[in-house]
This record gives sequence, C-alpha cells and structure tokens, in this order.
Amino acid sequence: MKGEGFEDLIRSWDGEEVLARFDEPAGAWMFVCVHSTLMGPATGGVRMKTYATPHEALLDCMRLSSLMTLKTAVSGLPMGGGKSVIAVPEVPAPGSEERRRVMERFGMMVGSLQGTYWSGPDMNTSEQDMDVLWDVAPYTFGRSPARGGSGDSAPDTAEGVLHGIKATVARAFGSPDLSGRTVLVEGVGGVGSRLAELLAKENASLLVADIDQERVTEIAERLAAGMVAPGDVIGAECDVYAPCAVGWTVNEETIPRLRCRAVAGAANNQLGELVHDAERLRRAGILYAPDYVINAGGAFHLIGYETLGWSRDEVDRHITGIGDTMTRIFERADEQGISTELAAERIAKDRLAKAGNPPTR
Ligand code: PPY
Repeated sequence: MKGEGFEDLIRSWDGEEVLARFDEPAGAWMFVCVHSTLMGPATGGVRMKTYATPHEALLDCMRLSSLMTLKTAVSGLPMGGGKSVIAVPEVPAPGSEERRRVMERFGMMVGSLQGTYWSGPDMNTSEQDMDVLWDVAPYTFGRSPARGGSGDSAPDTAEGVLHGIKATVARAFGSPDLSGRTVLVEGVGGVGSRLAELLAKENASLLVADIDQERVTEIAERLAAGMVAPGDVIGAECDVYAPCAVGWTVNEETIPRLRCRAVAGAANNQLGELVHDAERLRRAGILYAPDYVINAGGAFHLIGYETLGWSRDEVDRHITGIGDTMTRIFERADEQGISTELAAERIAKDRLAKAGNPPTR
C-alpha cells in the first residue's frame, strides 16, 4: 500500500464503514471499523496501543475487524464483525483520570453509531474501561459483574484455546494427550498465563516467553516451565507454537525458520498475509489452527452471557465445541487439499452468504 493517506487504505478494504476521529486532548487517533453487519450488529473489542503511524493503527483496526466477521460467522454467533483502535502516544495508566476521559470521548464516538457497533475488551482495555464506556454508550460487552456485566473473558478464551490445541495435537500426532508434548506459549498476559496454567495441568512440557522479564520468570518458576528469550521464539524447537501476544508473527520471513509441528494460539491476526501464509504453513507441513476459530472462547463468553442469556453450561458447551470445529476444519482442509485458513473461511462465508440471501417464504 503506497501513500500515507487514509483514503487508499480505506478503499482497499471490503468493510462497510470506517469512523476516524482525532482526539486533540490525548493526541490520539480513534478508529471504529465496521466490517460486516450481515449476521447482526458489528462487534469486537477496542484496542489501546501506541502505533508508529495512524496509518498502521487503521490497518490493524481494519484487519482485526474483518477477522471478527469470520470469528462470529464460523462460531455461529448472531453478530457481525467490527473492531476499534485508540492509538495513543502513550497508554494512560489504568484507573487514571486521563484514562477515564479518553474512554469517555471514545464512548461518544461509539454512541453516535447507535448500536451498529458493539465494543468490548481487547489488548490494554479492561472491564473497568468497559464500565466507563457503558455509561456513555450502552453498546458495550464485558462490564464488571458489579455493573451487570459478565466480567473477564480471558479464562474462557484460554479454555477454548486449550481445546483447540488438543484437537490440533490429535490431528498432528494421533492423540490429544498433551503429556510430554512441548508447547511454547509466547506472551503470558491475561490469556497466555491462564493457558500456560491449563497446559501445565495437562502435563505438557511447557516453554514460555514474554517481553516482561519479571512476569515470565514468575510463571516459569511457578509452573516449572522453560524460558525462551523473545528473540528466540521463532527458531525454538517445540511441538506447538502458541502465539498469545502480538499478531503478525507468522509470515513469509518467519515461516521457514519455524521449528514446530503446529501453530495454535490465542493471538488475533497471527498471519502476516492470511491466505498466502496459511498456504506457506501447509506446504511446510505445519498444522495451523486458524486464530479466529481457536480464540473464540472470549466471544462465546461475552455474547453468550450478555445477549443470548446462556447459562454456564451453555458457555462451556460452546467452548468445548471449539475442539470439534477445529477437527472439522482440519478434515475439510485435507479433503479439499487447501489450507486450514481457507477451509475455515469457506465455512464462515457459506454462513454469511446464507445470511445475505434469506430464503424466500
Ligand atoms: C475478540 O474476540 O477478538 C474480541 O474482540 C473480544 C470481543 C468479542 C465479542 C464481543 C466483543 C469483544
């Protein structure tokens, strides 16, 4: 993509709507990207992050938004795909006055859409932020339980990823048993740390990596895991590489250096180029669990509890089902000789096509 302006970027995207706002008090760019409302109101979390340029922030927002359309469709959730980004020069401290004000001003933007887009937690945004948003724009998932919300979805995301990893290991090695399988968890934040705990309980041979040295040391000691330096993750030998931090780590440059049998983790946007990198992985004999399928546990939690009235049992059933969905995708990919990414996309797009063409009575 040439040019620094937003127009080329927005026109290259197949989404429905983009809102952009420059927030002078915080020096922040705010974007809401509505990719699709075919299945229902667009939904997806709000990410707060420092980017090199607003262009990069918008690109991230658009790609994450497209993935949400695939995530809700492949998961059978009656919502569309959206995402938003608050691109700040520096992330304001949680609980600070500055933080609250930024969230309020972002909330006005979400409110102006009157329900076309529903927000929720994402990287660097928490249930406290969702409480603030809710007061300005009641189109928000993930408030705190004290405010009537379903609270932290990270444990359910981690649980879903565990089921996805088991299905992946079963496909790659013939058995879902994780004991002795080496799993490298990259990023031990809210989801990654819980995933590491679940894997340790399954007696997996655990490796952990994080840019936060203190956090990774604590987890490694507590779970008797090996530590890998952040710069050595890509070449590290393991059975499963589980990216649980930033996206775009699996790309044309890194794929030839991967020393794993499978990629299955929680991060959004793991592939640099969705279709091409999935095909590169297939040719390299590395089994890929599409990110938006394996990490849908958070969406089941938020949408299930807060709009579909699901019980704990129903949420659990859907989270366990992530393993079955993954198995179906692996089977389809093999049958059709295509990447797992394309197989997942086809399932999602079939559902979207049906939503776009309701049967005539
Ligand atoms: C994600 O799953 O990537 C999210 O953005 C979390 C989410 C899911 C569903 C509604 C709102 C936020």
